[in-house]
Amino acid sequence: EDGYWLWLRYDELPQEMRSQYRGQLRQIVLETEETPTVSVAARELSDGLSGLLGRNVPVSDEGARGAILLVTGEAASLYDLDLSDLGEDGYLLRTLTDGRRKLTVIAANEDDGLLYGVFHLLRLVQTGEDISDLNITSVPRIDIRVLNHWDNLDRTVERGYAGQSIWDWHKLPDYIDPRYTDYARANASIGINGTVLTNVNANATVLTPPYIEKVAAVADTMRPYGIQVYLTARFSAPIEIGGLETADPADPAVQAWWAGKADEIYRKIPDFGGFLVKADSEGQPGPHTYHRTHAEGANMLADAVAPHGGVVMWRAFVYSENNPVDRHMQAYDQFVPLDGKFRSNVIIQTKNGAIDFQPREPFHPLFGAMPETPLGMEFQITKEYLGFATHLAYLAPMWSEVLRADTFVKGEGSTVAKIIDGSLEGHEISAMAGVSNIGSDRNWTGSQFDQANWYAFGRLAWDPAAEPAEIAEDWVRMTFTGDDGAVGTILGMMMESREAVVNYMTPLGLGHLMGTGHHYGPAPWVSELGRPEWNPVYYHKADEDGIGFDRTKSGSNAVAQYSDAVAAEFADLEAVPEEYLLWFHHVSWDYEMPSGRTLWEELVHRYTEGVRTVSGWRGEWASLEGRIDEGRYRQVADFLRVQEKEARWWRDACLAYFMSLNGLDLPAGYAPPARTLDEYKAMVFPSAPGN
Ligand code: BDP
Repeated sequence: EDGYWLWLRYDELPQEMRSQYRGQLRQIVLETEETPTVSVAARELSDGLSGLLGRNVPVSDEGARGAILLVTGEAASLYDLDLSDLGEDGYLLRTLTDGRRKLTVIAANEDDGLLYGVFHLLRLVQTGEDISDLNITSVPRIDIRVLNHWDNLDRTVERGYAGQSIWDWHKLPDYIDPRYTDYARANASIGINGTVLTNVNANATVLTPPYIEKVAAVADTMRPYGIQVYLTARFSAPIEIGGLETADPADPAVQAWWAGKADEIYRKIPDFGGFLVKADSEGQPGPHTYHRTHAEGANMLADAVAPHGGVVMWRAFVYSENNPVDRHMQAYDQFVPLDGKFRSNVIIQTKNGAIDFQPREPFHPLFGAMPETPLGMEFQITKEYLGFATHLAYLAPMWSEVLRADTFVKGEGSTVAKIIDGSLEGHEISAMAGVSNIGSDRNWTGSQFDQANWYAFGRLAWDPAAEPAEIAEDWVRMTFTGDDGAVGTILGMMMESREAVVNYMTPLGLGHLMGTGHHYGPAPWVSELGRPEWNPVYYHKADEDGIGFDRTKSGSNAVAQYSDAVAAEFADLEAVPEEYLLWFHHVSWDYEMPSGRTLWEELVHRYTEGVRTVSGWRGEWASLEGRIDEGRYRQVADFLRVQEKEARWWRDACLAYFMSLNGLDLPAGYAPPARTLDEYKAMVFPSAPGN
């Protein structure tokens, strides 16, 4: 047992769980044309149920008692099913009684919807739910639910902690690794319908003919699972691989080159999704070189893919040296003036927060500030800033916090989720992207628990209102065990985990204190890097008197980028939620917190709490020995030991550093840092991924 089978392990259920399904779920009957997608759906259902129920559940021609009907299109009217609100990907699960026969129906307009319905039914059985009277309708809120692989063509993965890239470019297109099929199954099981194969820090080579062949082979494997393939487009590709002298989007030759490139790709991959672009950001080329705007750049690519139905996901992750006062404000400053200037097939892909995937950030002020433009959400599944693969940090609560945040741009209830799904402003397209944590490790994600983040991303992209705890519980039951006591223990750890990481790394609204380059471990003292906003000291601004980034009127006034109601709350020292305190305010060390502690005492308390929580998990996990398989039990136990050690290191190094500035002692009862500040500063990590 090594985690390879993710949440799709169809092991036989215990007898008491199985018995309730005895009369139902006997055979699968297709009332639909047998397309490649219907075949994989039927096979998955048959394999899954046969495994779970410990008896053969075949695909058969006849709908006898206990049949599961897969129904699309016209056949639905035979059963009085109304599919009109299901769109392309939605589905119904119904129990029907036909005389004495009980039938389970999965119905959808399109084959992809059927496949999603199959996985839902399997999940119900995997988690032991009652299916005797089903009446479920499920329709995704977001159209494009896509993974972003930051995978390079040499198989290294930017911010990857799970081995090499799964895309084996050298052997493609001739050899199709069976893993690609398991990857597609796993994604389809959680509703993911797109994958960007390559890094946002892009390499134009992937757009050359041999690579287009390779991409087409991957696309062929993904297609039956309803997954479209996308690529990152390097803006300077017309120069690098096209022989042109410029990549100026206003140049007709450049436009023609991209249009021709799109035609070439679509000839090989008729359902190609489109391009993801990082431009004029961290050294990536873009339209600014030619004094053109992001809109001019994006529109050129949008025009190239539009005749084929493709989209352009243009990233808002930009910051330049020109506004050293507050990096937080730059994307808004650059993009808001362009609202209304983008083609209808452009989505502005925006990270959840304005800085960079920190353990906690307030929602990005762009959400709600570009009403005429569809904004897509970009979450980071890979844990670049939350402890890499070894730390347990279940991220759904963090994502959900942002999706539920209220922008107030159209009054109360203008949540980020409603902006993303297009409902607040009436957009036709919507997207949510997750920066993938998948690699060639046997367990796919570098740790057992990081599988849950992949899983939860898909579920939240389908339904941004889904409850993180319910998603986690499904995942635990499918992945580890159906034993209620064990489920409770694991779920408890998961639900505490993100807050624990915030506490031991960046409590009370701190951010970006991580080590230079690799982002491994604490380095709040770093101050000498080339650009001001690369240094942790730029973010915490701690000195003798206090700590925190003043983003109110007396500081950068970034709060003004939010709607009035939100700005007023964030700007008010008394009203700002504690978790964003130091994000928006520079506060004196002796400021009295709601707890009655001073800010300094509160900070020490939070750092200490973070470590304490992790230590507690080690005991809880130990109580599961023998109740889950040995292989996964051991790995998690070892990783928790690493996490405890590193949580301590984070706490001690940060406190040692802050004490060196404020000259304060630790409050009574709190252990001193294990080492001196100089010792922490002297630590180097040549083997940390990302070096
Ligand atoms: C940062 C990563 C960097 C990425 C960049 C991005 O450190 O590796 O290239 O984001 O999103 O978080 O483009």
